[in-house]
Amino acid sequence: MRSTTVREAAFAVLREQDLLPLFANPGSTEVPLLVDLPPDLPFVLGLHEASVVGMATGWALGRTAVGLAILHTTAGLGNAVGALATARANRAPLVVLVGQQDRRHLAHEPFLAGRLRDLAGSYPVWTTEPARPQDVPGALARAAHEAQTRRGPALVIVPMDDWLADADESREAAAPTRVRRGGAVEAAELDELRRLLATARAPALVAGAGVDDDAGWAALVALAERLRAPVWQESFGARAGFPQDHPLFAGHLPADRRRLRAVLAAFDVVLCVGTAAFRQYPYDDGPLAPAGVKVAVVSDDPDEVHRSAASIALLAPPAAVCAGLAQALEQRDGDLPPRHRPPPAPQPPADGQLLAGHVLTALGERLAPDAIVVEETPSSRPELQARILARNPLGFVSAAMGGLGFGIPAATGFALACPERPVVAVVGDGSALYSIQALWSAVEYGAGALFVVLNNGGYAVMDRLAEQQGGRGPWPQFGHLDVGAVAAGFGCSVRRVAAHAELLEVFDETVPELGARREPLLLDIAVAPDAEFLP
Ligand SMILES: Cc1ncc(C[n+]2csc(CCOP(=O)(O)OP(=O)(O)O)c2C)c(N)n1
Ligand SMILES: [Mg+2]
Repeated sequence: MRSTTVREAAFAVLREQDLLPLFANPGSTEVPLLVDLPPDLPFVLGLHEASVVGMATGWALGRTAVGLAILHTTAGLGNAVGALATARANRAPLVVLVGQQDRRHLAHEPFLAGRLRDLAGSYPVWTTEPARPQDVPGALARAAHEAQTRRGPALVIVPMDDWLADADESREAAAPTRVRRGGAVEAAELDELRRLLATARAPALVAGAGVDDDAGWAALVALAERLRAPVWQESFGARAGFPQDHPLFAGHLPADRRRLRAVLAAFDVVLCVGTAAFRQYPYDDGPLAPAGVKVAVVSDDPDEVHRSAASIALLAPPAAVCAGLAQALEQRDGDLPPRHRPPPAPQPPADGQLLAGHVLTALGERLAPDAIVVEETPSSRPELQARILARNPLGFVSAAMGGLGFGIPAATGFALACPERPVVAVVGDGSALYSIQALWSAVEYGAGALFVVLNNGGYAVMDRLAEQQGGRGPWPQFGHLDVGAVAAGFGCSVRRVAAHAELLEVFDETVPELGARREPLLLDIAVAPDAEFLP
């Protein structure tokens, strides 16, 4: 009787742990795994590894599940490192299967032998090189658990000859079939926070990416309403954590210390939920919070908790903590804080020249509340946050590590994961190019996302930062670049927009139908660069 191969045993793990589809860019070291793939294992080809990992990240976040990416030895893993760092910062659980040369001659360092273990540095949450081929299936199951518990990429490095080796069915896998994770919080653990909030004169809340799910939003809303406290969104976060059309939404915290202190000065207690205290971008002198402001943190991410500048931090699921606090606290009375009003949207352009603000206002007016919006538009990010309000979990998603090349593949992954939800990526013309080949996958696999390219002809944010330093950068404007033609080259439908009336017409036609789209569309929209950048 033919015995089971490691490959077959591994496929059983992929089915059991629902590590499907296989997002991959394969090479010769993965051929033994992939030839004659069983038809119940769907496969998604990405034409570059940043796109493979970006799509798997969008898929994992969209499905609240573990995604699987398959990469080809040094070149493949090396290409993917930035995307893996983003997956870690965005807390996306991924199993990353990295192919390696044949075990039997690795010692001779043959063509394609990889020095793989440390290539992605400390960005993976876990890495293994199974001691025996027979340990590979168990390693995949454990990697799924590690990825989910630690919320990031877990690497399994597999030499190509392992797949056709006989499995060892007499040994147990070193991984349970199911891991259940507890989410409840004891009342006693809430007591210190409860007292802090109960005795606060003017409490404020900060919402972070770590509460961006249905339970987190509901619990934070309940807590905010109980306290009648304003809720700020963390600056430069991966995701929204609170409905931005709620009367208690107070806007986004500024990203530098000076302006942060000015905001926090109005409060005596600030509770950061699902984020560290405090996420910053440009360095500025002085303390984060003014003297006398007590800062507290709740997060289930040990790193966020451990690095926070706070007097008390609770390592626990934020939804359970907020729900518990809302229940334990008495209803505060008094006036509601004044309602947050974003700066006024720009008037329709008299000279015909569109600004990012025109595009984002028109888009925001038409998007359904359940839209998934992926942001990768550096100089227009503040404008996007002012014009497009997150009204549901995943209503705002961005690469938290700051690396470009996430937007197009992530939106493709979201559209595959959540085909009924409208998915829009708003992407700068420069940003679009880092992982533009994900458009090919979006076409090939029917991902119906809308890609809105704010084509301002260059790296506007870099130009603004250079001006703030009193000079000019050596990088030119894009001039002869044609992003629309590049997208069309991947088979993606493209429409070019330059005038306001045309913009409204295209949005009226496409945005209401987004939930039903099954093919991508890229809008190449000519805009003038914004004159200011103050994140
Ligand atoms: C992988 C990567 N390389 C370089 C950068 C640095 N960077 C940040 S913003 C930016 C320019 C983005 O240009 P574009 O998308 O056109 O946005 P705009 O500034 O014009 O709004 C660059 C190069 C980065 N963040 N990530
Ligand atoms: Mg640009």
